[in-house]
Amino acid sequence: MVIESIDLYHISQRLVTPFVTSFGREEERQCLILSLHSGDYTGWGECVATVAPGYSYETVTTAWHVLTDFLIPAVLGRDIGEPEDMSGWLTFVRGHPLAKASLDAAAWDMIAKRDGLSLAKKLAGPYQTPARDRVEVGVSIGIQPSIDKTLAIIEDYLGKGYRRIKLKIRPGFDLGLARAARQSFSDTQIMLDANSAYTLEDAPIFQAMDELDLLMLEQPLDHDDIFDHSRLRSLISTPLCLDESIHSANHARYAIAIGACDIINIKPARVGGWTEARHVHDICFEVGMPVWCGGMLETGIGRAAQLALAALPGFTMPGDISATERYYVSDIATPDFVLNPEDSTIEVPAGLGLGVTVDMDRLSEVTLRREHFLA
Ligand code: OSB
Ligand code: MG
Repeated sequence: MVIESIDLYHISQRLVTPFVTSFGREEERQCLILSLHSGDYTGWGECVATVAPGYSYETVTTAWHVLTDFLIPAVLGRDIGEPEDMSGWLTFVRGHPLAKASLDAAAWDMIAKRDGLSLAKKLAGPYQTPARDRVEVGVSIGIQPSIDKTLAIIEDYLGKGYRRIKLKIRPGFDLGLARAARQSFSDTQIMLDANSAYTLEDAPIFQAMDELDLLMLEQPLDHDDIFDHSRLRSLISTPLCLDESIHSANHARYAIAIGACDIINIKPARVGGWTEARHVHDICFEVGMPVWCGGMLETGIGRAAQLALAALPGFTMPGDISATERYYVSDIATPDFVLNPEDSTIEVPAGLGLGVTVDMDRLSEVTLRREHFLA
């Protein structure tokens, strides 16, 4: 399939509620949306870089630059046979996984459509069939003004049917919050995400959490560290999960080898796309390390692709893939994703490719900047 043209959109959508983490606050979510075109086929991808370089060094501005000046010119006019070809074409640019992942995702969507397959089926290739058609999910709750406010929000989400609650923490808003949450919700799966806000010297805070029976502690230490995480892991009993520190299948291998974590949060964008994400999954699956699919407040385009990945057999823990209504009042892709309150799951799209339809009017409404590239 010759990549004949590419459209790139910079969009901004208002979040239902502001999302606060240890690195910042988002009220409007900006991201890039990209479509690849070949004959009658279109593939969609989302670049989850944000306005500020908080979670990653990439931003919507750097991603626009790297895509338009380097990555898009390198793939336009090329003949792509299988989605795995794409990531190989992008290695000449060092880093910038979030920018690369948008092209990678669009290639997976387009080629799955060509093959008459859902993305879940296409990704599951080596396993013959996806392991599941519904994915267990949780909800990620940003930092709130108070513990009481957080407890009220947890109660609200439990009422909606979410069974796994992730709480963002930062120094000063951590142990007290975790204790109060456990005390109020004794049977709920509760986990914490620190987004790299701590150092090894804070180990006593996490040791004090040992008695709280938390599901896991996500990325407490530096965004590029695995060594101190391996030391912290030996000091605490809560399972340790890495997010920011795992940028490739090799990083997953290193982390496993030195015992830096018990669990890995696989965000396809963070590792440069779905081909590499599946590779991380395969490595973890082989050694029996559980993985789950992380989120970046995706639009329906990104969410459909998260669900397809999370259908692979090693994704045994609930993902950060919540219902559309948790993020946006109305979204650029239809239909909305809804939570089944009976079992805290969301259905894996079964239609061709991503299995969602992009609402072109809605996309135009939220577009700040757009560019068309012709081979
Ligand atoms: O660390 O997992 C994270 C959102 C933006 C940046 C980083 C993270 C998150 C989330 C949100 O936790 C998960 C979601 O998309 O629901
Ligand atoms: Mg995280």
